[in-house]
Amino acid sequence: MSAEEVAKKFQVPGRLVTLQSITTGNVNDTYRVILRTTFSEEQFILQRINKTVFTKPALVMSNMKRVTDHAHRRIESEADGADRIWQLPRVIPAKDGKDYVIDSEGEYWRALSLIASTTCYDRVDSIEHAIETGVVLGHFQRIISDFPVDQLEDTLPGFHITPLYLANYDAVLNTSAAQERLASSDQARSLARFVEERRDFCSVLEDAVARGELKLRPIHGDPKITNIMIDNLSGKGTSIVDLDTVKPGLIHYDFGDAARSCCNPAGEETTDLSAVFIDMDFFGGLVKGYLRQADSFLSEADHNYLYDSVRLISFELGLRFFTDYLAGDVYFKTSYDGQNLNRARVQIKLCDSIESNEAPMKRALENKS
Ligand code: GN1
Ligand code: MG
Repeated sequence: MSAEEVAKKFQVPGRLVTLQSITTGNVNDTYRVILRTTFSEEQFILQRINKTVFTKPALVMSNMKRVTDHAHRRIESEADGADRIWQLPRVIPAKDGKDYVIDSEGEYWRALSLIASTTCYDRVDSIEHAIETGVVLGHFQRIISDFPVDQLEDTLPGFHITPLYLANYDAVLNTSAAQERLASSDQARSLARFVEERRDFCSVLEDAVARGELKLRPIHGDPKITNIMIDNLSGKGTSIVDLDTVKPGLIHYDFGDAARSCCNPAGEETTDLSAVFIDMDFFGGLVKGYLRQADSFLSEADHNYLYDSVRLISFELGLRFFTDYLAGDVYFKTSYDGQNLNRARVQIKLCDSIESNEAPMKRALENKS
């Protein structure tokens, strides 16, 4: 069924004017929908959920609905004392009252309110932007930190469990197609060496969970820079979007993901590897903004693993992109041949730079820089 037909099935007033495709996501298909009534314009976000990735879309939607209802209540209750007007997308019900529409081909679609007059960027270009990114992530984690984690479904088992990505990499590596790709590329072989040297490191966070040092909490799951909305009028971060990975996890997955995304000034799609590094000014800004919100709920053990999380999540994403390249681009959307190899090289270069900056990063995390 076409996106236009599905767009009409949600509870939004007006007649359809147009749909604009938003191409920043690597997994779902996203559109901005514009409708008009005689006297007003309405806009919302329409998404087709990728069923290969999210095999239980209805559970994704129930997590999203529960957490956003909770977060909206928290935002309202704190609104009078807040230094900005916080926003968070609302799940817009379908005309039949459900939180999603299943079309004639069995595809799942959802509608979300648009965070108006804000912009998301695919890279950070100032310390202020890095600070705002930290504030937005810390704020979101804080307002959902009291949501009971056992009321959330694990919609993506294995998500951010690095040892499982390593096991999947090993399985893919065993295929003849992967061996051919490896044999024909120096770049791929160099990535494979980098991975080999870090096998033991892959379990750093999961080992801490097993020892009882870290515990599962509600997390965002995907707080990359393109999901942080900056208010066009005030320049402040006012919302986080893309809530389909909200589920039980470690807050470290979020912190690491925000850091690897925010502190690489070249952005994750660059083809200029020489421009990829961990920018310590941006990292200092991110930490400052994050701790302003997160200090109230972080334990000492949480603090102890923040550096590792940045190193790990950049490594993990590099491994995920690399595995997908070797497997023939079956998970992440691509627009040119070799894109997943390039994306992997960016993350691995970043991980290398993070390892070289361990001492200053740890100082920044202790607020001593
Ligand atoms: C995917 O779909 P998108 O762009 O929000 C991926 C994240 C990666 C990200 C890298 C469910 O996110 O884990 O960090 O690409 N989401 C899923 O750009 O795998
Ligand atoms: Mg996402």
